[in-house]
Amino acid sequence: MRDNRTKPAATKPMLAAAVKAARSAGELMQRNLHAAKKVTEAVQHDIKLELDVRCQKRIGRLLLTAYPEIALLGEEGVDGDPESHYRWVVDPIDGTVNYAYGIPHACVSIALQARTRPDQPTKNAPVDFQTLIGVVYDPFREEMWTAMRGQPARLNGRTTRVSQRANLNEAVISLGFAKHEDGLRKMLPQFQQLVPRVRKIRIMGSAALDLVYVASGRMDAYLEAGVRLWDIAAGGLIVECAGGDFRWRLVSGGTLFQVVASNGKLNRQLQNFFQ
Ligand code: LIP
Repeated sequence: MRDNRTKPAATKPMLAAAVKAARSAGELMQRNLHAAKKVTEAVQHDIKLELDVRCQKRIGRLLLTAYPEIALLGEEGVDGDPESHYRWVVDPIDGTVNYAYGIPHACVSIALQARTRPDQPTKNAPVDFQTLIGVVYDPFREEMWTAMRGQPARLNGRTTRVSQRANLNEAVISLGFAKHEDGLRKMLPQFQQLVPRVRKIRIMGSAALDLVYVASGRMDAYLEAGVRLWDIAAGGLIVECAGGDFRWRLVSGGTLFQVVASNGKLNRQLQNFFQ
């Protein structure tokens, strides 16, 4: 067993492994977009599919074969050593409800994180990890966003940057209406406050794509009040590496996140929404 505590920071082979795994899961998504889908759980504001599990298994098989010492924390379960220095954070299908309904706006999100306190391997709070690699893949548009901490974000290999729009009245802002009642209650007032002040509001149903759309200047900000780590870890790093601002804090007992991500020029005007 390699002692990954002596390993360097994230490497290009690690990024390549995440890209390969994202493409593999994306191929499964693409192939089954119009197929009948087996629903494993359906609640008022969310659906889970058997394909979520199949996609995560495919991702896990590739990543754990390449890096057996790195644990995997995914929406569909955990694999590997929970005290490992690194961990993959995986949402096999982000935008599951869109995908379940045949709406081709969903993606694969894979992040690599490293412990910020290697001497305390049993601590697993979000602050105990830093995201080093982010990969978000939209198989329907064949768009692959990638980022390694400290380097420019890329879209299909080309550098991508946030927008320069600095006025809220010209901004396109995406809001996420999560599955939890608490998050819904928080987002409705934000919707009402923002809609008269911005160019347009968009509610697209995929946090990871909302984040990478901010990174590529297609949107100017994204706000949500109840998402999971695997929804945002990869996209948050990609926003930061694209020159944007990614703010998050734990809410609802420490398992959900409130997020405000922007191009960095709207922070002052959006500050009141991060509370
Ligand atoms: C989704 C997020 C979205 C949120 C949904 C859901 P999933 O993730 O991407 O932003 O509003 O409630 O959490 O469940 O499709 O992976």
